[in-house]
Amino acid sequence: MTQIENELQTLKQEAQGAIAQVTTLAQLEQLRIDYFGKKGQLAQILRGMGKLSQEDRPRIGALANEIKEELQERLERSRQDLQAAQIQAQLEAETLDVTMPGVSRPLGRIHPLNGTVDRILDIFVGLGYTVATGPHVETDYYNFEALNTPADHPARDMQDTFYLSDGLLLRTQTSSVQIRYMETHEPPVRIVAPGRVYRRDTVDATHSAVFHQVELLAVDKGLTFGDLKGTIKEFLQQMFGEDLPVRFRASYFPFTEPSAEVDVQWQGKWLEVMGCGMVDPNVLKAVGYDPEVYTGFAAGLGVERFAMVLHKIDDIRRLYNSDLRFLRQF
Ligand code: 2NL
Repeated sequence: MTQIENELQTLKQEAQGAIAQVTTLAQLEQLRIDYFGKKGQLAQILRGMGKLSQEDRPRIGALANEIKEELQERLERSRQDLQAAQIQAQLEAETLDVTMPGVSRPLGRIHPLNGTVDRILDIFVGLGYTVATGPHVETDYYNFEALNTPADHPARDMQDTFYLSDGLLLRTQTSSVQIRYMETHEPPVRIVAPGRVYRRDTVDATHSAVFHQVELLAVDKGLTFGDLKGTIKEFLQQMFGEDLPVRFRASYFPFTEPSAEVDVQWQGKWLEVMGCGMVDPNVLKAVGYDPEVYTGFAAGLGVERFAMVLHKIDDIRRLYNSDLRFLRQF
């Protein structure tokens, strides 16, 4: 045997052993390069073929081919095995176990203030009212003038209203929404206007500079104070879930005449829960309605007050400071 034949046999042995030990496709590719690449071991051995005699050359050439084919076949088989194993491993790793317990996610909930607004609106929608909303930044006209609130009225004092530049202000009540609605709609009107309102109040357990109001307004031919009382009694009965004693006390608002405060007797105590009245003829005139033809009633309530009474909340600030220990109770 020539030396070259020896080298070929050794290469075959070594390569077979190496292929058998490979565990990854990357290792296999490295082996292929080491043995069969341009600068691989086989190429190096075959470079010595030039020195062979004419009689040795065909035999050794045939041997080299045979070894090369044999090894390449093994490489290919190993490649297929490894690939199959890789796919199998991947399939096992990606198996979805449908019997595993799910990942529980914390549920969100409705804030007690929004829950109270929702309940109030549901009741009025049930009575045939439409929900109306509008801008929080208002002009003096929509917040005061159209509401028969004269320039020297205490409600216009700098202490009560947040004034912005250019004669604008933050609305102090949602009546401005109702003025805008009446300007663009003819009677009959039946609307509820929920939303944030702003007042320069000192914050304490029952006062907040930003709070929420719902106002209602009905304008039609022939509406009376009796309609107002009936509507408010029905609302309060649905809100508190029982027929509680309700009383109307004479009061004053610039935009209603006559005006009243509404109290309900709840757990032995009289609670003041809203203000109301017959829409002042000057307000009807301001929006182009003829007060000789139409009358209206209106009322306004603070949502925080209802939320606090219904949920026995002792401090209005709990409704704003997002303490989860508090909010999780609703
Ligand atoms: C309260 C109670 C009230 C109104 C709001 C109103 C709206 C229009 C016309 C007439 Cl467009 N009135 N709203 C009426 C009575 C009471 O709110 O305690 N406010 C200070």
